[in-house]
Amino acid sequence: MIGHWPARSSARLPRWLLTLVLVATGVSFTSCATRGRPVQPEVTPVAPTHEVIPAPVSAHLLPNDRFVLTPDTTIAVPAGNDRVARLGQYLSDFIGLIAGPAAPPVETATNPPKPGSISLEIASRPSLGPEGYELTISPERVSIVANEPVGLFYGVQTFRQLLPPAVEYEAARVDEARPISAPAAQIVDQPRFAWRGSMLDVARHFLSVDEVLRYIDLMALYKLNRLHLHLSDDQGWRIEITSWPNLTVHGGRTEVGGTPGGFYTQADYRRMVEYAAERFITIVPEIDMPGHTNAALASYAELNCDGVARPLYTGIEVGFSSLCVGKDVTYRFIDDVVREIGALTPGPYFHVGGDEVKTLTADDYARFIERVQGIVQRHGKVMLGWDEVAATSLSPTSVVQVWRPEANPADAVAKGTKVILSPASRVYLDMKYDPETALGLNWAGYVAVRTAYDWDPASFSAAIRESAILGVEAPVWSETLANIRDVEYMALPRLAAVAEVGWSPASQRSWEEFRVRLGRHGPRLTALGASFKRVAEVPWQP
Ligand code: NGO
Repeated sequence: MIGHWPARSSARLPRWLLTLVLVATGVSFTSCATRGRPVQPEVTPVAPTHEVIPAPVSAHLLPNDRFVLTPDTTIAVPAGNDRVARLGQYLSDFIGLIAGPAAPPVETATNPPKPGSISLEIASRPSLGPEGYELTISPERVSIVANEPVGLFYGVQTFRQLLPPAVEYEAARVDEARPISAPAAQIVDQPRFAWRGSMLDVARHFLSVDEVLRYIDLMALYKLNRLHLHLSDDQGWRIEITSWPNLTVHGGRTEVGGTPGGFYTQADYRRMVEYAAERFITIVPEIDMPGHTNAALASYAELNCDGVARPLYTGIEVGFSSLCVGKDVTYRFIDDVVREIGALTPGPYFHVGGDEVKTLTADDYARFIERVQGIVQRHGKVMLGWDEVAATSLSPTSVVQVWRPEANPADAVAKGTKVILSPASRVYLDMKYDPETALGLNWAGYVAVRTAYDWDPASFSAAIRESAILGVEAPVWSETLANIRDVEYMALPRLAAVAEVGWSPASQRSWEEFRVRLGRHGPRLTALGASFKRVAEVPWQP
């Protein structure tokens, strides 16, 4: 039975599995073969034999024993579980890319399991937690077991990364002469942090729905589970609000540099939410306020203290705009916006920005944030804000997103507020990699791949203990990034590095090992057609 294999007698184990057990327990083969003498088992370090990113908690592989995809491969799912059936179909579609017309059929699981099957099984494994999984690959079959469908999804992503990179490329085909296979393996895995996110700034430069969907697929590859969308800023308002239509009709027209902007209809937004949810990614909408609001101030004169609409803005200065915090209409406006976006968003979060307000007193700012927190909570959502909000009276349920070097949310943390770490000097993916990078900014310094990888959230700040950290998030601000190609070039490979910071236990992480693994992962990014920077720090495989 799956999951019980270590308890079996070794006399009945097939050779590939026996070898796995020996590798897993660190016992070398010579010591086992020795008879009649006192045996000192040698402990052999397990070399990095795979290129899975983020690194699993434990992974033991036997590259010489392989599960081969054939036209007879099937996918087995439990009866009566629609969510897992859809996941089975996702895997079938994925393998179908390479198997041509013969995508593996999704069938109800049998007992005993069918040889040649890839089974997705829900079973109680308390030690795996809500997102963990066990993946067992033998030459006969593949089994993924988890407590929840999300764990199965992560097991599928790991299985995917154990198949050759060519599987990512539509034109590749199963070919009897060069069969597609995965190494025999026993992997047990679960994430370190619950929040593993990235943020797209679709306000400075608009990204089409298809561009966002492509980014969602990249996030899924790395088991990221939160996509924060920065939906409004001085340069553009990107989401249709039916009660305030001019926000998009007028405020959505522009973007940085004066090129045409754009916006998502509510149907577009729903589509992104659904696409993300199929990949177990929660969308976190952000409407930045009270600053970064020029697009709204240009669209509705009454939101300005002087009642005069501002001109549209296409530069990249920050800090000059603010909603009029003393007017009631401002809060009616915010209530409508939170209500409409909240209703479109099944996830529990609403991000109110709150960053870089330079035109208000500290008191006015605090009163504003506290009042908005009440609005967000009345609409049933958890408020998130950039770390400036930590200086106000936050509920313990609200969440602070740390980005500035000088951020000190110690008081809020002491009262129970949780933190997401997005330190600009580590994980702002809009920072240049090095002085030669043409795209990006450098106000927080250069962020090499090693810089993004080689830090530990738990020791990031003495004021923030690990239990207060929800997780990490890598923002991609888009002042200099005009489209998804630019975004990919800045995100890849650093997004992979941040994903591992969020997922893998500190004990499994080492820069020297990661850079080799990342180098081997490069061909997968190439097969995906991704635009990525071949940084010199990484030994890229051709
Ligand atoms: C800051 C600023 C953004 C910029 C970004 C550029 C935050 C939270 N506010 O981060 O408006 O786009 O830097 O790196």
